[in-house]
Amino acid sequence: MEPWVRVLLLVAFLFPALVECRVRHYKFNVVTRNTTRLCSSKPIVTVNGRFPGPTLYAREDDNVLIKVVNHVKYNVTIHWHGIRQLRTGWHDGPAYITQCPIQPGQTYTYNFTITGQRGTLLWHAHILWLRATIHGGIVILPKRGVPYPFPKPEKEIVVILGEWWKSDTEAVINQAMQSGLAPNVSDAHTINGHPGPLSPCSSKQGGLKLQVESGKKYMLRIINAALNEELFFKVAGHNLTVVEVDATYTKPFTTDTLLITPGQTTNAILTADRRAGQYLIAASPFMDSPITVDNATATATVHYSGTLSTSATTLTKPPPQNATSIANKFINSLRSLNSKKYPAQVPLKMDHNLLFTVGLGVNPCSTCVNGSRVVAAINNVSFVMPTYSLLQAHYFNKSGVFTTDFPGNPPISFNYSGNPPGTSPANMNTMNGTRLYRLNYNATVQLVLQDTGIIAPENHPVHLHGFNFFQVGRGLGNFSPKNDSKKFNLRDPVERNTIGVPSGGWVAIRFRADNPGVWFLHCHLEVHTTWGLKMAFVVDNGKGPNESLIPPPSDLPTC
Ligand SMILES: *[C@@H]1O[C@H](CO)[C@@H](O)[C@H](O)[C@H]1NC(C)=O
Ligand SMILES: *[C@@H]1O[C@H](CO)[C@@H](O)[C@H](O)[C@H]1NC(C)=O
Ligand SMILES: *[C@@H]1O[C@H](CO)[C@@H](O)[C@H](O)[C@H]1NC(C)=O
Ligand SMILES: *[C@@H]1O[C@H](CO)[C@@H](O)[C@H](O)[C@H]1NC(C)=O
Ligand SMILES: *[C@@H]1O[C@H](CO)[C@@H](O)[C@H](O)[C@H]1NC(C)=O
Ligand SMILES: *[C@@H]1O[C@H](CO)[C@@H](O)[C@H](O)[C@H]1NC(C)=O
Ligand SMILES: *[C@@H]1O[C@H](CO)[C@@H](O)[C@H](O)[C@H]1NC(C)=O
Ligand SMILES: *[C@@H]1O[C@H](CO)[C@@H](O)[C@H](O)[C@H]1NC(C)=O
Ligand SMILES: *[C@@H]1O[C@H](CO)[C@@H](O)[C@H](O)[C@H]1NC(C)=O
Ligand SMILES: *[C@@H]1O[C@H](CO)[C@@H](O)[C@H](O)[C@H]1NC(C)=O
Ligand SMILES: *[C@@H]1O[C@H](CO)[C@@H](O)[C@H](O)[C@H]1NC(C)=O
Ligand SMILES: *[C@@H]1O[C@H](CO)[C@@H](O)[C@H](O)[C@H]1NC(C)=O
Ligand SMILES: [Cu+2]
Repeated sequence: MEPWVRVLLLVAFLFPALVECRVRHYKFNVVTRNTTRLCSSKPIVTVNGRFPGPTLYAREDDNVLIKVVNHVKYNVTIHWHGIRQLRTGWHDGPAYITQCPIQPGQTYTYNFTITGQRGTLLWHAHILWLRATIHGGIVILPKRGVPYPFPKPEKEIVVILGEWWKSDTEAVINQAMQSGLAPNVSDAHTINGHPGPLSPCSSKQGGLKLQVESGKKYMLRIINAALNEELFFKVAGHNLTVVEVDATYTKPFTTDTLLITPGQTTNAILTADRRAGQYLIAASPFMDSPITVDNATATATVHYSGTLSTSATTLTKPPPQNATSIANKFINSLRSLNSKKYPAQVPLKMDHNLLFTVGLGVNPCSTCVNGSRVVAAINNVSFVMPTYSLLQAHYFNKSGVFTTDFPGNPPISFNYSGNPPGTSPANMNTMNGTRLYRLNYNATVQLVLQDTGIIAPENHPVHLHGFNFFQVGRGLGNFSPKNDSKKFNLRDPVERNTIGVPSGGWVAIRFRADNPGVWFLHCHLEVHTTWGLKMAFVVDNGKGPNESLIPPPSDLPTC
């Protein structure tokens, strides 16, 4: 035995925590299974036969290996939403952006290390509408021996909010793409896979029953895995203390209602400060524009130990669907923790000042119902998915797959927010393109996302891959560089990976391009992504291997 091996073994024996095996192995078998929800039965595509799928557990600094085997008829990829993927873009997952799909019968092992992050994230399919049933939680614990910056809860519970269609979700989006109209909204919302006790089909279904003891604290790791809907979340008779969003700590604040958009996560502490009883948990949609949503409320229960089985459940009234003020109150309460240990490193000097309009459009379509189809765009470009992966094209210098002329500003300036009504452009057509925006390694970017009133103003939860960003400002109407930037919060703005662009308003974010690769930016309402509300940044390598993309793994799928 080599002497150093002997020393290592001795250290391992004396201090197991120091050399704890930090590689976590998972196997994801993508399989079809039949399931019954809402009194109807249909086959769904799942990971390991589970809905929602398995939770990934890891610690900060762990290396995570997930072997994905595709046993279904669809092409599949999995995205580890919010994981920074420093220099490991090959393992990010969006189909045709960072990889070709894992085809039926194929296998791919995702391999990434979690650096500088702790909290709750989610994983989900990133191709077609498979995300509807292929999703699950990611729990990143702090390094061993490092406490939370808040009292340790008695127990932690992963709470996954979802959306359920009675029909096959691929049939739903295919029908919409043929007609050119909006897809059918879902038939129910779910909490951990179930519509809950108030649903007529709940008896056989079970659902989340959170067992608590009076006087103790519980941490809910809440994930919005819905396809198309922002959700309010409430617990009857209880306030919630928010401590973390998108795997970054926040200044704790107490609220009776949370707002979580698709792709966002929130850790909230529930203090069991009642003596006994059952209390309803409710997840209901937020939509403050004239757009149809699924108005069903998903429910679950908090159950105190010692509660009589005959005791009635305390109910809660969900906020009205159009409760903009409740949504704003929640969003405006969010701040980075910005402590000595967890400072908010907000970029102050900007290399790029970008303004991206996000919204809808209408293009001609001779085979569609109205002779036109609804589309969506960023800076008037409806993104066209390539048939080859952008990251591979970038790394191997393959030309003809994308261009790097994505406009940094709207090609035409107009009254973006369309308020007063009638002031949006009459010509609602968009351009097509697979256009990327190029950044040097370590460049600083300020990006203002401006909603448009074309067709209708609407909230857009925009997600950036490969980075966290700071939300430095937010407002209604058209962004004014002169007036609005004066009011930016550069001290303790919330840090996240998915941000809601307010209906008829704007949000300003800042990030540092310290991760080489090709990084997708898109609306996390799946319907808008499908319609083209997406683009990508290409970040060049910096100096030396520590600032460069690692070479592709040998099992990277091809196309
Ligand atoms: C699902 O149910 C259908 C008919 O209801 C059946 O033909 C099929 O074999 C089932 N599939 C699985 C995976 O159990
Ligand atoms: C995972 O990727 C790292 C490089 O980021 C590499 O060193 C390691 O060997 C890979 N692990 C496996 C099992 O392929
Ligand atoms: C969408 O809804 C319409 C109207 O209810 C219905 O006719 C159609 O079958 C639905 N489409 C799918 C794919 O379920
Ligand atoms: C929740 O907090 C608010 C404001 O602090 C307070 O007025 C209310 O009584 C609290 N509700 C419960 C159920 O503790
Ligand atoms: C939900 O929408 C349906 C159809 O638009 C409507 O019939 C129903 O009353 C609504 N339910 C609630 C609780 O608003
Ligand atoms: C919200 O919708 C209700 C009816 O559904 C309406 O009465 C109310 O005026 C709306 N509130 C706002 C702020 O738009
Ligand atoms: C498009 O078609 C739908 C359904 O036929 C109809 O309700 C809608 O008014 C039409 N929209 C336009 C802009 O023609
Ligand atoms: C734009 O791209 C879509 C496919 O994404 C295609 O169906 C459409 O014909 C294209 N339109 C133009 C004007 O090229
Ligand atoms: C791609 O081009 C860059 C710059 O010209 C070069 O450094 C790199 O080696 C090329 N990569 C491949 C895989 O050919
Ligand atoms: C978007 O592009 C289309 C096609 O070039 C053009 O007709 C339209 O005026 C543009 N609209 C805006 C708002 O830039
Ligand atoms: C990135 O730029 C900042 C200044 O904006 C500088 O302090 C830092 O050293 C740079 N980092 C790298 C890795 O180049
Ligand atoms: C799967 O992806 C490959 C590579 O892009 C493509 O050629 C094939 O048509 C896709 N298969 C299906 C079933 O979509
Ligand atoms: Cu959107």
